[in-house]
Amino acid sequence: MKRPAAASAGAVSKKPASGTKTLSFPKNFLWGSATAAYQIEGGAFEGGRTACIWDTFCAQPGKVKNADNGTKACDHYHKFKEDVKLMKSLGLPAYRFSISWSRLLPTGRGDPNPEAVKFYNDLLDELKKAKIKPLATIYHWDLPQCLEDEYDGWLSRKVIDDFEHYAATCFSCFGEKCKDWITFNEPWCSTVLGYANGEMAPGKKEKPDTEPYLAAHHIILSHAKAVKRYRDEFKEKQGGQIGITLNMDWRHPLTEEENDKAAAQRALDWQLGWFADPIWKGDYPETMRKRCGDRLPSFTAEEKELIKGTSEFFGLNHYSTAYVCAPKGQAKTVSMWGNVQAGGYFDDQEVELVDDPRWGRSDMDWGVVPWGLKHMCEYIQKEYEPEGGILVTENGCAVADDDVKVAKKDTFRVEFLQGYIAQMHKAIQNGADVRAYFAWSLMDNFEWALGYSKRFGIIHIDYETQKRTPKQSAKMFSEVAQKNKLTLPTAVLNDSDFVMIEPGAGRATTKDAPPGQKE
Ligand code: GBH
Repeated sequence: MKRPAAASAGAVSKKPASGTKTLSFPKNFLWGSATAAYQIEGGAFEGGRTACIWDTFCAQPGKVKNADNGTKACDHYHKFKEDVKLMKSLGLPAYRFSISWSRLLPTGRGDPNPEAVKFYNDLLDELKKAKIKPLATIYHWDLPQCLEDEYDGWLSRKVIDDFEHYAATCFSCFGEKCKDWITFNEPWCSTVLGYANGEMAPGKKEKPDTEPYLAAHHIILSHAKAVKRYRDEFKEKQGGQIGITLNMDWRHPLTEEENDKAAAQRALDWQLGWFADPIWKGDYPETMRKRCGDRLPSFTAEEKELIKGTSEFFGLNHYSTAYVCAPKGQAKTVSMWGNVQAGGYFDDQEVELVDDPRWGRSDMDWGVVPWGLKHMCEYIQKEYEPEGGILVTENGCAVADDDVKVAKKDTFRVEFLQGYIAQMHKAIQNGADVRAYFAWSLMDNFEWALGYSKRFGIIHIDYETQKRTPKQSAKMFSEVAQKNKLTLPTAVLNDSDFVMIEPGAGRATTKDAPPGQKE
């Protein structure tokens, strides 16, 4: 088998380095932490909130690990004041959270629920008192169940008007206090995990050749309509900005051969370009249009005009990296859980993903590859030249730190964040206009199909007592945010070009696939 060139993105350090290095960030660089409504709020059936597709999904046997759900989560619905206080004590200048659609509009549409308006206004007031800048995500995967029941949610064109109304309700209720809007978080996850492999709500996988493309099409149009509405009615008087957040793990060609390079480009097209090309360039990538034919819906000339130029910054969520090679024979996409995923969307890309077995791995079993973030930012800069710059709206890792004693010394996460931030710094030095970095997540929370079994927080949550305890990573990140500088061990900086695990310690696949994704 072809082997990845370990040093492809930088030199591998041989001798252990001593001392520290300090990296300074541009003036006004924004630091913060991020969360999402379903993952932290709880209060799922309080204050007039109705069910969202995740409540329904969690209630289906075998979908979520340990049959966990977000009914209580971190009880942030009741503890938000304490949580803002914690952010303030850590000196985190910004906070990215999401609004629950079925809390604000319990019937999916119509007039806003006064209790929800009060909850988010109270949160925004607390943030203001603490001098923390809010960024709100309008949709982080929690479609009201009533809209799923009524017309199959994202599969129907009807969702476009309902989303536009929901977004406009957010702008009118909260737009005086919140100036930064993210329409969608990671539409790739909602569409591929929701409609191709069924790992996420609504859990469909029967038509992977058409449904992910259809759902994505409606999400892109919903995004564009919401942005138009913001610009027509709110932007000028509220003085804010609006954009989208896309998730992309870096895809590096396994070799310098042309067919591997083309495969890596296809992997980027099918995940990032699928959403970014319509929004920045006016249409789906040509590779996708050619390959999918009629299965990929097309935009009318008028729609292309509506969509192009509708993101004022590039929100990027980034976690990991894989090498890509051109598949020999039948395309095989191996999922992040080690399953071969075949059919529809997965076959269309014709890519084979390869991990370097020497990479360090997080508790999600995702490769720790800090240099991937550098490549990712440079690629986005070159390809899309986003006017308002790149905002890294999520980056972080899972660590098995259930035990609060372990959490207080989460060295793995400390070094993960240091390595990724250092590589983001390199990208900035190379000309990428990166303007913000948000750690995922402010606190341990409901990790979707893996329930509470995975912890991403810089603050530890004891789910029995709801006690919050800042981890070592919170303290390290707090210092970075306050000084606008990262001081890190030279060894960690050198390793960020290639983090290697102990020989023989590599795992082929994780044992922790969500119940629905086990082969
Ligand atoms: C984000 O999605 C979500 O926005 C957030 O809600 C969630 O809690 C957080 O991340 C942590 O999961 O198999 O090594 O190639 C993450 C999107 C897409 C990132 C798949 C990792 C696979 C890594 N993920 N990707 S790998």
